[in-house]
Amino acid sequence: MKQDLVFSVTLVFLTLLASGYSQHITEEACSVQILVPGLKGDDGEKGEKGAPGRPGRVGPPGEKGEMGDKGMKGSMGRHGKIGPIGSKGEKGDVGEMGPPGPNGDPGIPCECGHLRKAVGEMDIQVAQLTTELKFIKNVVAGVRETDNKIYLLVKEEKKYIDAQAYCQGRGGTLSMPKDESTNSLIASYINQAGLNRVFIGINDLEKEGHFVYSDRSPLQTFNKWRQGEPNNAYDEEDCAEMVSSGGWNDVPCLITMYFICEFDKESL
Ligand code: GN1
Ligand code: CA
Ligand code: CA
Repeated sequence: MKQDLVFSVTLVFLTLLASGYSQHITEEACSVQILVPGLKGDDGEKGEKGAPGRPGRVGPPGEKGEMGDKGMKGSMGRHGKIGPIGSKGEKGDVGEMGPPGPNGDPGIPCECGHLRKAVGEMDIQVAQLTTELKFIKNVVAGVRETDNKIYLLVKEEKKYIDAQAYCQGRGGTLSMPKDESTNSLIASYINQAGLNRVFIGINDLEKEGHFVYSDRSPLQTFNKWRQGEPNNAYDEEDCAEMVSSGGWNDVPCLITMYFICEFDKESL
């Protein structure tokens, strides 16, 4: 409607201009004209089909359909990134020994005699201390005693003569059971240690068949020889052992076994 009105006004203006009434334009243009729209015309013919409209807005997501068939296996992917460093493996076996190296340069001549001597002396001292330490361990492990004697089981396997030297070196001798009670005490000492046999201080080294104690005193009436002993088997048994029952048996002096020393309390 607004467009029609403007069109009409413009048409009137042009008509007046073309009619030579320009002198009156100002007067006429300022005059008030009321333009009324005409009657509605007949319907026009149906226009041609318009161009397709713009795409509509995206609709809401549809419902999830049923799962389709499994797709074909895809091609192999790219290599992944290098993983973290693994933990350290176990130590391998020792390899074979390599060839010997070349000879070294000659050493500087020195007067090492006194050093070698000192080292040798220290070796002896170490050996002595090691022996003493074993002795102390045996003592700490437990001794047995009567009113005037101490008995020590030495758990070091030695030949008879070395066992005797061991006891003498500490102020004693191999044990000399001279009565029933002493014999029983030594026997129980053996049993409590879980042993079967030990050297005791009895031998016939000087004269076959003439047994003496390790202090060279002759055997008295008391003895604990087992049945059939001493038999000097193989003509080579000049030393004596006590077995766990407390019985005595003559055995070769060169076999080695544990032994029991005895010490006078007075002399300690
Ligand atoms: C032992 O096992 P055989 O017979 O060789 C023992 C002897 C005993 C004998 C008694 C080294 O000798 O002293 O008299 O049993 N020998 C040793 O049967 O223990
Ligand atoms: Ca003998
Ligand atoms: Ca024997």
